[in-house]
Amino acid sequence: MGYKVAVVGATGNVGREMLNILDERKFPADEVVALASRRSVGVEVSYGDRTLKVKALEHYDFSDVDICLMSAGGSVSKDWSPKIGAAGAVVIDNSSAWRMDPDVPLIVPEVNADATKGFAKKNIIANPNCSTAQLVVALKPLHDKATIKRVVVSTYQSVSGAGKDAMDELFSQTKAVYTNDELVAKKFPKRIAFNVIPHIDVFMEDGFTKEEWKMMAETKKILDPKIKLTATCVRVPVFVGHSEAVNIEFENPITADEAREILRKAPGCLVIDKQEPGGYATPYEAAGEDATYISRIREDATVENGLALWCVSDNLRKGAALNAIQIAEVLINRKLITAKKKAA
Ligand code: 11C
Repeated sequence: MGYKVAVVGATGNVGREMLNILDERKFPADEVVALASRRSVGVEVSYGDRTLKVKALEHYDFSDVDICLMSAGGSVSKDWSPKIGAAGAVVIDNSSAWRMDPDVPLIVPEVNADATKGFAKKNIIANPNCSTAQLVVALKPLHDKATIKRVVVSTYQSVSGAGKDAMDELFSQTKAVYTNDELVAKKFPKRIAFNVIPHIDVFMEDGFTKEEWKMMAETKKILDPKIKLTATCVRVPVFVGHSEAVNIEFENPITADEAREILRKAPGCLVIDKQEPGGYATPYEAAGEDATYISRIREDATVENGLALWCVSDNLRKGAALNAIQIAEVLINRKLITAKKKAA
């Protein structure tokens, strides 16, 4: 018997990707339901070669749902995830609402799949921020080898991280530049077309942005609380795929060749590092793919035991939808859940 899966936020960038990936990976679902807020009721979304009509979250009975993949934003999740969890479905939530809750595991399966078993306290599991997910996939095997002390990361984040309206804004502003029309900026505080914006999410008291704080706090929770991390998060005019320039300081020596070999064998990582023009990954190649691509691995002689690298991944897939579905697969493969008996 297969599982009943609900996708909440099914009309958004990540919700649609969740439906694609459930189909691509032949997820063992007997039934998949697409849910969203009332204004999206009746909208059609694709699930493989099937079309699902979106139903209202507000009126849905979750009592026979096994897994709820939630990508409807923090406030919807704060309100709904506890109710859905109490109804007996395991919620895998893509928002930041539950990530720092000590009773909610924050999971990247390649890194801390064992922590998934703590989900039962609230029946909620959190998916990390997209820029954290790809970073910890790359850091984990290196941490195992040489123990990371400190990370300095600068991100180059695509507009799809900010949702569909943000993608439309990049498209319309780019067009407006060529047609000499007025540039309208609603989603971003400055123009994003042919520009970069050093600001993602809200500003915090210490001058860092919430996105930068999330990278620090989530890396500690997922990988190791002893790791120090500082980030500068930047939005770039790319539709899909987040990139990161990463400098890492280790406790113990590690060479670039050793790091390359370790990362070649590491789950979820794909090393493209030819050290010649074009011999590295860019968001264009990563979009639509599952891997975290790692390039430009080199020793950083400005610190003791230092390495620098470049890392790119599809933020809607490994950064969101794929990671959520991999968590659901961990629940099933480790027999942490069983399919409920459905009413005939
Ligand atoms: C962005 N990383 O690129 C953000 C999107 O906490 O899940 C995801 C925000 C989050 O804008």
